[in-house]
Amino acid sequence: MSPLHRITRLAAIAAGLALAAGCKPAAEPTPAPPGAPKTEAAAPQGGKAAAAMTKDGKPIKIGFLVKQPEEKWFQDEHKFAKKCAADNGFEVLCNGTKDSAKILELIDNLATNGAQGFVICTPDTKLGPAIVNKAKDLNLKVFAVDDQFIGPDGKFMEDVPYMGISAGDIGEMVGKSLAEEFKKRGWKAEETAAAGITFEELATSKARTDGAQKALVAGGFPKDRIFTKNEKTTDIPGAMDAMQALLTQHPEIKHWLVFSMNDEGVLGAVRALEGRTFAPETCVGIGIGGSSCFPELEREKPTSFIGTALISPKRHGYETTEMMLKWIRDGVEPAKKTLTKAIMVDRSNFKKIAKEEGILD
Ligand code: FCA
Repeated sequence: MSPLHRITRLAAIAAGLALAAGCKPAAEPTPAPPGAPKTEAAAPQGGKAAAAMTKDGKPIKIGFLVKQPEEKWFQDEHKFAKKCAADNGFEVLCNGTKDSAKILELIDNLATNGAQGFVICTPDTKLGPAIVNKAKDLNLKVFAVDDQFIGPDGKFMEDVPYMGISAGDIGEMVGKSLAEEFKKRGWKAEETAAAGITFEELATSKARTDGAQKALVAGGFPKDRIFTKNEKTTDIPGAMDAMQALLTQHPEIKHWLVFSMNDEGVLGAVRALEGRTFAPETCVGIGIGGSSCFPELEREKPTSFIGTALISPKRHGYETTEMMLKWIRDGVEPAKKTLTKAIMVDRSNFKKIAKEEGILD
């Protein structure tokens, strides 16, 4: 491919993906087709703060790349990164892709567009070494969010600053709540099973679903009645398929308790259960997230999805970007590891708590 052709292709990819994510494109914006979502200007254009500059007088620009720009959690991370940019007078370049090759191209684009660093939730944690090498080559600082990089030795790359959730503990909160629901409902153990929609190849996911199983057993639920199924994609269709498979394998089960790595995992499973006539009286699921399940918890008629372990896209979007700003502007290195907590919420209190946490306006 000729260099010119390659540049044009990359710019097209960048602009398209940025529009999909509802963010300011990293490259020169192409004219939006009629009906396309409006792109939001980031600071310094959008904010009141004075422009933040590097020591050598360049305007600060920070990338924020995510693996699933269509997922609400990541859209909220972008929203809070933009808030941080507006408050502090720098520009944030939001983008994302599931594709491992494209994520590396997006990093190139950040450098071309004058960024000094980026926050990233990588589509594949094993890309960690490639991302770090690329960042070094391009003289960009890198901060991992949500999914921690894995090195060639299979171990976490602890040298790269990281903010993630306390995955094991949060999984345990979900398992404990499900064990309580099981007792409260008086379901017979021999007619009940727990469905774990897992994604074992991602460490933060495995820790969450392992934690849920541990707490279910500690809460008195029989270990041999926990069935897990790995989802192929971490979204609602992926979870629906996994739950369908469990339902086919276990047609005898009358009551289900559902857990997964995130809200999408539980929502997909609940939709599959509803398809087989299960209802709030016969199954119950609790998610992890918050961002994606608010519409579900707002429904007039309650569903089997009864609550979530609310985590903070504000902390993961705003604070990571702020730490990157301080690193670039002031030379203050971020903490190597920040683990955030969750709060259990249900239909009755999710709005109030999300507001208190600054997640909802
Ligand atoms: C992972 C998941 C997201 C979210 C985040 C904190 O990246 O894929 O859904 O739970 O961790």
